[in-house]
Amino acid sequence: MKHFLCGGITALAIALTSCGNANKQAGAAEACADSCATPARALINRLHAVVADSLILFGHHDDTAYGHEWKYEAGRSDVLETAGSYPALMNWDLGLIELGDSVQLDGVPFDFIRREVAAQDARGGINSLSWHLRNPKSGGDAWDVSMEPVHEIVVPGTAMNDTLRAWIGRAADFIGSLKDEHGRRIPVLFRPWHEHHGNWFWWGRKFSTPEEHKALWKLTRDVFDEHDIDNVVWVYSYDLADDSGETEARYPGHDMVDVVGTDIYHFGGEPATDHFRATVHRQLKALQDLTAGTDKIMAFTETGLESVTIPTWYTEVLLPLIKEYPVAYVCVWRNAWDKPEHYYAPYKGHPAADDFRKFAQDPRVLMAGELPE
Ligand code: BMA
Repeated sequence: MKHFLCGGITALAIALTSCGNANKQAGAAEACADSCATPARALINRLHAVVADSLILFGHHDDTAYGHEWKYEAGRSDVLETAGSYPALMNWDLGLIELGDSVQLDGVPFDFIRREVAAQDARGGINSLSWHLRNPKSGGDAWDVSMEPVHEIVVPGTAMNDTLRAWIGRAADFIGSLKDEHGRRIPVLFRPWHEHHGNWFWWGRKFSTPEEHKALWKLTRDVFDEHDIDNVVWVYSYDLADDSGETEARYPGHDMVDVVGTDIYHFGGEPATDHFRATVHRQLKALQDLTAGTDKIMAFTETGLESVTIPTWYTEVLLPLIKEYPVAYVCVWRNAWDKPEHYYAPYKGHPAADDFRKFAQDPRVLMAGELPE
């Protein structure tokens, strides 16, 4: 038990006697009565409370679906088996929802995701969604950059625009169907059009102008509104901060997003550690500039060192970096069951497992069950 007694509104009585910031918590509870009008707003408030207390949620992609060399074993999680708790945040990917498929691009059934989102919500955790959607023009996957659909997508009346509207509508309906045991919609973070400064997805920067990129966001928001979706907290994430001006030029605008984040992986192992550190500093500083004076929440939306080849990576590389910035959460990518080297959280018995447990026990890192309500 670390912080949640101080941060949780339900634990307010205890907080009043034990926390220096009790008045702030009482204020937050009153404010919530006015502003928790939608599920999304309630989640935004929770994230603000996390940042205000200088805490950071730990997240993992596909956490309970599968892990290193196992899949679909009820309740199982590599993070639970190493850190002792489920991650505070679980990310799920909607790739293939656009085609109406029942199973997403890495083989996870959407019904399973729906159940796991509810289970994570019930244990006090948070869910986020990414979307590796297919290329509507070529028919290929998200990485197929052989054709450039965005130019047409943003023009109303084109076949591409119609297709994308239908695809976004399917994503919206799925998100709207995420409900708790009382039938209430569960708020989720949704992060479409991620890593758009790179050129590996068909929505990357080579394949659209900044204006077209912003129009893609507007289209997405419009379709969600048309479907009456009120449980989405909108997350913008990019993967490059340089002097090109692209970050500002492609930013969809403060009215379009609630959270701004960045994706940065530690490629190249130990020799590349300084490079990783420098990149994280550069991009998180750029995020701070972008959000200065606004109510936007910052996040480290994707990161990781594949196979965690540095046994102290979590406490000596990642933790000192994220402690320097007001990020609400940090999320590492998946532990694939069928690719032995493709994992980002240590599994039981892994050389980095003890260090990962220390990371999870750090007073500033939150796991499921430790979050402010
Ligand atoms: C990538 C890899 C792929 C996966 C894709 C979408 O980073 O993990 O194996 O298919 O994400 O989840």
